[in-house]
Amino acid sequence: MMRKLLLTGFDPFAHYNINPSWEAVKALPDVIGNFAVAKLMLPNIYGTAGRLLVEEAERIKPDVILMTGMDSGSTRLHLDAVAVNLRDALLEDNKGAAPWGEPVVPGAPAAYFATIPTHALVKRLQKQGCPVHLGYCTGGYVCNDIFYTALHRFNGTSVKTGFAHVPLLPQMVWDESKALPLDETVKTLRQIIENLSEILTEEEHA
Ligand code: PCA
Repeated sequence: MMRKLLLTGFDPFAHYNINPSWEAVKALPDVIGNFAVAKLMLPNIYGTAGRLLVEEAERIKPDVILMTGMDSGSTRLHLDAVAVNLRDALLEDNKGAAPWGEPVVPGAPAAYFATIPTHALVKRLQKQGCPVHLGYCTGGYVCNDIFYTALHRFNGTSVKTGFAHVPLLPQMVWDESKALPLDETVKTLRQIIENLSEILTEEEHA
């Protein structure tokens, strides 16, 4: 059975003129495993990005939402395990907003776990030699904002929601050992999605 995957990446922000998350999403094929992939680029803007994501998801009704964003300081991809109800900007967003200690959704739960099988995925991918780790902190910036927004909106539904942080590209950093070439990120993201497709099919037949 074909499933629908909504796959998102972000536009550039801060002093960068490229965002590897969207570059990687753009480079992926439109069918991966048994997912038909719908791609969406989101603006790095608190609130707006989450609203656009939810609107697109309500329109195309995906089985899975996998969001991606970039994260400096790692040479591996992270599958994030948790989103928190906090907006804490270390940098202004693309509209100049810099919230501090504000909720994503007032009065909503403190946190949600990802609803894709992050732990099973990471275990499988590491066995395949993939540069993937679990992430325990999605931060308080716009990535966490959309992750929390999606988990809150689709909580209790069949939509499975997850987030992958990808490393910076070699041309974005002084020290190239702190980055990952785009083709590696694309390959790893593809492997994440293929394994996710296999796990969901195995679960379906269990
Ligand atoms: N990374 C940021 C937001 C957009 C992106 O690519 C983050 O980690 O929150």
